[in-house]
Amino acid sequence: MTVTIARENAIAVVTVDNPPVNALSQALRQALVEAVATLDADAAVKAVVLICAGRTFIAGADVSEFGKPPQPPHLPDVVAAIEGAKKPWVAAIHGSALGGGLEVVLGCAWRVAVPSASLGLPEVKLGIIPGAGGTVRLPRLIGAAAAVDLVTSGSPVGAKKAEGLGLIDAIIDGNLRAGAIAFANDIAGKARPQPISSRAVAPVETGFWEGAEKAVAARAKREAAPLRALASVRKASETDFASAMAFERETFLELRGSEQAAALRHVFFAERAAPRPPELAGITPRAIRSAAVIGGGTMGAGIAAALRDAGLPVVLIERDAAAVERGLANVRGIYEGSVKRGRIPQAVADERVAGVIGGDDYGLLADTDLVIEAVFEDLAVKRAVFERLSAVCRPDAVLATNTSYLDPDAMSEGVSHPERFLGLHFFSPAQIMKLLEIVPTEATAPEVLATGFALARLLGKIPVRAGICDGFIGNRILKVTRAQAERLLLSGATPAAVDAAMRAFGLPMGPFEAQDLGGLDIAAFQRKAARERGETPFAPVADRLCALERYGQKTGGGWYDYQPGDRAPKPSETVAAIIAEAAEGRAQRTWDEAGIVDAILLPMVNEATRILEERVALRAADIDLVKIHGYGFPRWRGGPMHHAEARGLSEVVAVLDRLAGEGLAEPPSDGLRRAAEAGGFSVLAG
Ligand code: 3H9
Repeated sequence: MTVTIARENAIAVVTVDNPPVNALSQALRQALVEAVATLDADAAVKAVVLICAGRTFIAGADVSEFGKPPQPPHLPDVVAAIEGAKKPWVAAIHGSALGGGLEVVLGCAWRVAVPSASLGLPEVKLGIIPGAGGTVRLPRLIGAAAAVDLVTSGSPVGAKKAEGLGLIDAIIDGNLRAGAIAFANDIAGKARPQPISSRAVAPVETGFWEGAEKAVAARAKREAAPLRALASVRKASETDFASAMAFERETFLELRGSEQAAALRHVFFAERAAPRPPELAGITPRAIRSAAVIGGGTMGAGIAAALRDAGLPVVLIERDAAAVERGLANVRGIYEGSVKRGRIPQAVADERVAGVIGGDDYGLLADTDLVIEAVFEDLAVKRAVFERLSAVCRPDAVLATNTSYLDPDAMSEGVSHPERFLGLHFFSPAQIMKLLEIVPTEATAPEVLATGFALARLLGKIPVRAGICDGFIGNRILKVTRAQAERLLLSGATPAAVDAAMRAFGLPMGPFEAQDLGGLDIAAFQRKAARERGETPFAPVADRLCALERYGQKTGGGWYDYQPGDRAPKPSETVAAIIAEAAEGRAQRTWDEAGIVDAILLPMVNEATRILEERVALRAADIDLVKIHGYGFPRWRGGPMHHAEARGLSEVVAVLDRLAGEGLAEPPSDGLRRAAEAGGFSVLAG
């Protein structure tokens, strides 16, 4: 039963119960239409309260139905039925009223909510626009400007703001059901407000639409939905209700079938699957009420800030008083930046900084629940840290390393109770980047792994379980990307052309600009370590640049030249000469944008497939999340694995075979060939 009807004297209470989030499945839509008919026919009912069971109001259309043909009754008809009901309906909102859920609310004659409720139209985040009157009724209720903000950003507003906007009529403190019934009894005797559909949109200032279009286009970059949502609100403001509804529905259906919507839906479900690896079902994590970070450099300070932002008290350990002071200064610097950018008020920053206790005495950690090590990337240094931690921490304290490429198994050897040890790999800046690679060792206990995932949830991060290998998931793929980028240079492309092509594809930066920003020295250090292990990393140009101490922006030159105080990259003659020298004897060819993107991206997919085959990643979608949340891969492309599947894996194999034939990439792995034959990566996972 998705909908039940109860009577409270003259008030009918319609309760929606469709776990987990009361999404508007076909069955629920049908039940709502039937509820309208039943209550219309009941002379004893004066008003209707629409309320939801569970943790939220209706959170939207059922996204899992989007790949299939729409089934009647369609949501616009459900909303029209509620709006046209003989009895006034009162929406009683708790949790989130999102998307189709808010559209149902807009069909109601009155709207009330608890103070913690949030309301929004997040459709653009799924690559679509509202499809049941959201863009048409909202400007008729709260005005075009506020409607444009809500619809094009997709961000929800809280109850208080919603009340200020006129989106809800009252806030109910205390019991929502009782409060909404009292409200319904009150309005039952009053004149019913004009249905939103028959109201006019208040006129906007001259130039409003042009200004909005510019602002939305700048924000949306290559995402289609926000501008289409704006066009729909504009249409709704300039034309009659029926024409606007037809325009909105047509746009909704078109976008629903688009590649961007499919990619964004894929990410939506990937983000909900990643935090729950099947092996952890039913495992209770350890409680984390306090945390410590060892090392106060950029990474350590960022992790400390991430922990503070989640409300945990933090101890920051460094090796001596001067280093402690530098570490605390790094933390302060992060919060000063947040205040300057208007992200948080000064008082909040002060409180967060005050919650970090600095010290060089490991004794401070005697009762800490979680310690994250973020010291220099050297196995001996890290082992020494864990030996000291083993001596002072409670045996049940979780100990974690933030290493990005050392072997956590090797590191855990000196740890007492090694079952409480794991890798928690943050991405820089750690207080901002959403990705957390969670790396269990052979000894990590299930509840400790579960604690890593619980921590990610607390920190608002996207956790991805990663197995042990050089670079885990993200940096292992990055190594291939960089080597590929150099192969392109040696065969006729320039750094500027490669960077421009990858930006045009949707990345925030190309591979060379990104290295100049982050510094070439870290990768050089890793290559040195790899060579000492007998490996042969491919970086002929980067090696020469590092020999000249061209480490990037910080040294005034890397892959590009930089003028003092100017971050704009200028093509470098020195680099061009180095490339020419390194390329001697190699065949040269011309590269167009699509060719560059293929030659960077598809080898990345090839390596990612090996990662999947080796079970370093659990699912192809997890790899997509790593690239999106750790490396700025455009979300609307769905990640490299989704992109490859959408393109067709057989074609990916064919392009890689061609590149390999020219010596420009590794040939496709056996796994990739198998996935191509099966038509998807799922054959390799699970
Ligand atoms: C729309 O409405 C279009 C209309 O305009 C047009 C109609 C014509 N559908 O996030 P959680 C599942 S577009 C199906 O972990 P939380 C989710 O997969 C839609 N399933 O919970 C997960 O399943 P499982 C606009 C959905 O408490 C479970 O619910 N609406 C949907 O952290 C729990 O999810 C949105 O975009 C859905 N719509 O957060 C709202 N939503 O347990 C999207 C969730 O099997 N949803 N699931 O893995 C949210 O933002 C959050 O789920 C919410 C709760 C804030 C509601």
